[in-house]
Amino acid sequence: MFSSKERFKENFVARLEQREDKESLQTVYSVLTAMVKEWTYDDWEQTNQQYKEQKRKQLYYFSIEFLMGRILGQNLMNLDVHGFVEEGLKELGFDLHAIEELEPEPGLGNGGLGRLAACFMDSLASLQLPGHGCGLRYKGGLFTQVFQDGFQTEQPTVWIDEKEGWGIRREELSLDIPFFGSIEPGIESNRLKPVLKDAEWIKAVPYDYPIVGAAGKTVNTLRLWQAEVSSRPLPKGKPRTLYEQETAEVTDRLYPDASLDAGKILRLKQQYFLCSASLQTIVKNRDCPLSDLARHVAIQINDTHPALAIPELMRILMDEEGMQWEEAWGIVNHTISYTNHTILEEALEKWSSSLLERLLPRIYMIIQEIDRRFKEKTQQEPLDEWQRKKLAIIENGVVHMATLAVVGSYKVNGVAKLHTEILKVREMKELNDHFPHKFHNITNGVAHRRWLLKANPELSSLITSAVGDEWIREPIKLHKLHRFSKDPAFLQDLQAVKIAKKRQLADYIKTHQDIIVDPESVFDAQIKRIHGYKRQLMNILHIQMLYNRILSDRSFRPYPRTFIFGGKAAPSYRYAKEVIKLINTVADQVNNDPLAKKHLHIVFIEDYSVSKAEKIFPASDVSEQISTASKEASGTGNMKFMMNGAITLGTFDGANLEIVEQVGEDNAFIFGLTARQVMQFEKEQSYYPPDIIQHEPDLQLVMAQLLEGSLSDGEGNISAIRNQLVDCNDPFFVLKDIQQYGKAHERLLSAFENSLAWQEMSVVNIAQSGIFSSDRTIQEYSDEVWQLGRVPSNLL
Ligand code: GL2
Repeated sequence: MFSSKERFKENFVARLEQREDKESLQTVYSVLTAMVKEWTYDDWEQTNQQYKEQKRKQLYYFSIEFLMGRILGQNLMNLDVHGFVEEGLKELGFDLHAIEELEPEPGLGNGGLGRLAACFMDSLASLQLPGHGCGLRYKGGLFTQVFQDGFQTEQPTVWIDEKEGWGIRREELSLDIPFFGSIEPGIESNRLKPVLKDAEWIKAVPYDYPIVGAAGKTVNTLRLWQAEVSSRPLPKGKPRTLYEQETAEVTDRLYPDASLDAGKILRLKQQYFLCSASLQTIVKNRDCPLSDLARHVAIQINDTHPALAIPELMRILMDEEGMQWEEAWGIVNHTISYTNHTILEEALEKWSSSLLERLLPRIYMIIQEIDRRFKEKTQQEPLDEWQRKKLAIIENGVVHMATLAVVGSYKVNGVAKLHTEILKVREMKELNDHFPHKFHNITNGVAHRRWLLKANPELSSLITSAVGDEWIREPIKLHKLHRFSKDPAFLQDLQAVKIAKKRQLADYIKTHQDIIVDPESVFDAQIKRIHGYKRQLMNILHIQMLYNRILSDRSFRPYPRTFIFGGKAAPSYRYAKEVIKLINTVADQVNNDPLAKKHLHIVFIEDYSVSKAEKIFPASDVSEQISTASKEASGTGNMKFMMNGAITLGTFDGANLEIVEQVGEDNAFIFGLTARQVMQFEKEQSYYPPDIIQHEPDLQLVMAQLLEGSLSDGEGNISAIRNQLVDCNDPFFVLKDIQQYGKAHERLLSAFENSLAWQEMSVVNIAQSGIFSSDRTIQEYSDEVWQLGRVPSNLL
């Protein structure tokens, strides 16, 4: 690796000279990527070597999603060479930023859960902890969102670039994974061994990606498995072309539509494929007697998608390694831990027993036995029928994956204090009563190196010039910024940084969406998946109410605001797609109205992604976190905004509560129903929206516009929204909270007009954000769950 700009330039130029198309940015990208890979690979080998020599306990993080974002810039940053590479390239006439934009973005995740996994990878390596990711190498990743006439359409995205990609194919580590077939009793070395007959095998090929920690030295591995055709014979009667097609589908895309059986089978195949390939490899490569596995290996399952790891590890230990049930169970139960990320009913995975049994006959037998033994254990407990149901892994022909995950794990955590509390006292109360020591909270965090240091170099420099650079390694040291919260010069600099970031975003919006926005206006952003409970609907209806008032009330001329939306709807989620169309419809009206556009602008950033998020968080003044209280498990966007100095406008939900705990109610704008109130309404079914609308003329008007024409653009475009608001009694309390939401906006706007006071709030938010670094989160997992210890840095 190079220690100076000059050495880098020499080497870079020498390599570029050997290429044909020297002028093209693509060639520059290719040369630079190759150089970074070389630097990385040396440290990677060394890290693996040292882990082996030191016999360190290894963590494997199993996740169906890893939303990594672009890798080149992050690696340059973590290798500590970003500065001189950028300067060196500039002197040679190249713009590093433009080069970074050429990298195809791996969108191997949907939203928060997948991005969390990526932040964790960064923190593990940066804390020099031996933690690796295990996932799937989807060919497509998440779809590309394209608006047509305001509607979301989906186009396939291909991110894999075999030539320039970061992954290394490890053909020699491939293995075959069986599906279908039937189990027959067999005997091996004098013991019974179930034998799988007539199975269909799929080859799992690992691709390894280096995960570079800060300061370079530790390079961990993200291993993504790709499904390929196996050389084993096909079961009788299976047509080869069908087998090839089905095999390609396994790692073709994230979350195939599971509304039909074929889609369900495919999802289950993905899940088992990931678990089996990863576990077989872990067991085979272990550095200890099998009975000691739990002391040498920790496995974290990211939500229930990899919960089949529990029966699969049992199968490996018993069928392949000859262990008895009790011993195997003891190992599984001390190796695997589980994170729950949601209490939304629709997201709690359930699989039909018959489907599972058909696809994975041996695994199903093991799940049945886990269930039978657990039922036997709880038999003596004085429980009513409902409570017993809540403890059943298999019930009425359905396998409950969350229950399986809890029973098979030694630790179960929620992702924010409120969420964990709801799990313990409501959603998983019976399980928590039975296993009182299993449940605990670990609040999420985000990689401050990506979301502050890399996304916002201007703010990072300002922070460093004020308090030194310790915060980069120890983000809690951002505390030191409090000293500057009343320093007018610092506050002005902070404001200048924000304006600079807003200008950059405004330029991007102009270039890509052809909308001109005013960087002096309040940038108010809601960027996340589109979902009923996240209430983008409340946001857009409120904007429409402001618009109505601007038109009808000559004295109402509010401070200019730019409302920014970003996010994708699941392709089959009709309601969310209607909300997207609605936002675009209101945007068209407002942005083209000569009077309104002096006060309001609306921008829906198309095809929201990690790299676009990196532009929006630093440029935002206001962080919209307005989910129905109790529904958002944590949220992590809220933390990224906070780190970049945006002020939270939110409900008492998820990690918002902990943000307010950090900054105080004076430095956030909180409104609306509490989780307790929401749950009370739900229990009593006592919320009736017409009671509210009746007394609020502005709400009546907006509902009429929505339901009767000017916004609906024809009945077909809002039928799912109508169904929710009218027929289903507004399950996410949009109409109940919207007036309080409007009041919170008013408070916020008057606060913004005092710019020094606003910057002071901003400083408090940045200063208190260190606790939301995923370094803190990972240290908690390591101390409380995985027990990884830390590699002394002199060994590295
Ligand atoms: C989620 C939660 O909805 C979100 O609140 C949380 O921050 C993340 C990470 O813990 O997990 N659960 C989930 O299934 N997705 C999330 O984003 N997709």
